[in-house]
Amino acid sequence: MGGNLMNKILGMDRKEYFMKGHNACNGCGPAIIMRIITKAAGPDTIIAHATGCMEVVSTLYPNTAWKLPWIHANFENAAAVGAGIETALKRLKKKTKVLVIAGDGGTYDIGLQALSGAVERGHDLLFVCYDNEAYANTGVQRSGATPKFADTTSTPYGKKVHGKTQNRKPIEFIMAAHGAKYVATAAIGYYNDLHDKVKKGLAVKGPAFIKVHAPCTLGWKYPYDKTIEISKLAVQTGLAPLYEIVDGELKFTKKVGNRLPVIKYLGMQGRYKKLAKKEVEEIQDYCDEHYKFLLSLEKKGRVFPRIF
Ligand SMILES: Cc1ncc(C[n+]2csc(CCOP(=O)(O)OP(=O)(O)O)c2C)c(N)n1
Repeated sequence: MGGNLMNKILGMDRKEYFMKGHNACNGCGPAIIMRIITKAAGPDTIIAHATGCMEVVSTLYPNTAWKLPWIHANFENAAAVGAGIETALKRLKKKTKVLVIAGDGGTYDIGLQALSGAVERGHDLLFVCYDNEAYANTGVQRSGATPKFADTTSTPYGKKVHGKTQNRKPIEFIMAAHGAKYVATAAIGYYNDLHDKVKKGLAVKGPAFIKVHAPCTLGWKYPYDKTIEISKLAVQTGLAPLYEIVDGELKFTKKVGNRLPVIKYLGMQGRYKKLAKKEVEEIQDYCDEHYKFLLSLEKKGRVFPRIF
C-alpha cells in the first residue's frame, strides 16, 4: 500500500522508520509489520532484533533500512539484550521505549528462555513476534508455531507423513501465564488494530507481548499480491483470532460472528495443497474448538493470575 494512502487511512505517523531499500520478498508480510510497528512506536525507540528474515533483509552491509537505533542480537537472546537496554535506560532516567522483534523461531523456540526471563523479571519492554509460522530465513523449516499439516522443508507432506504432525504452541497463553501486563494477537490485514496494540503494549509499565500473524509468500506458497487477503481470511475463519489479555483478562478486539470455512484460507496456500478432506475437517474442528474456548475465557473475566 502506498505510503500516503496508508498514513491517511490510519492517521499514522507520516514518517517512515523502516525504510525502502531492504530486500524482503515482494509482498512480504513481516516487512509490512516492521513498517507499521515502527510507526506506532515512534522516534524515541530502541530496537533489539533477533536473527531472522527481517534482520537479514534490512541490514545488508553497509546499508540499513532502520531509521531508529537498532541492534542485532543473537537468535536466542534478543529479549535479554532488550532487557539490558531497558535497565540502562532506567538508570539514565530516560523514557526511551524498548522494542524487541523476533520471528516465531526466535520467539516460540530458540528465544523462549530469554523471553521468559525478561517477562519474569518484569522488564518494561514490548516484544513483537512476527509469526510467519516457520524458520523462513534458513529455508522454511518447521517451528513451534507451524500449524499442523503444513508442508515445510523439515516436515514435508509425503505419502506416510502429512506435513507437521503437531499443533501450534500457544505462546500467547504462555506469556499471559508469566504475568505479562499486556498480551495481544494481531494480523496485518487489520492494520489499525495492530497499530493500536503496539501503542498500548509500549504504554503499559512492564512486559508486553504481541504476536502478529505474518503471511510469508515464500514459505506459504501463494502469489505475492495476496498477502493482505490471506491475513484477513486468517482472522475471518477464526484461525488467527484477534484479542488482548490485559492483566490476565482476555477480550476479543474483533469478534467474528459467521466465521468463514477454513478451506477458504487453506486453499490459497501451496503449503496445504495436498491436504486430504479429513485433514481439512480436523483443522476446522480444531479452529472451532479453539475459538469457542477463547469465547469462554472472555466470559470468565480474569483467567490468568496477577503476578506483578
Ligand atoms: C542459535 C542459532 N541457531 C540457528 C541459527 C540459524 N538461523 C538463522 S535465522 C534462522 C531462522 C529464523 O526463523 P524465525 O525466527 O522464524 O524468523 P524468520 O527467518 O522466519 O524471519 C535460523 C535457524 C542461528 N543463527 N543461531
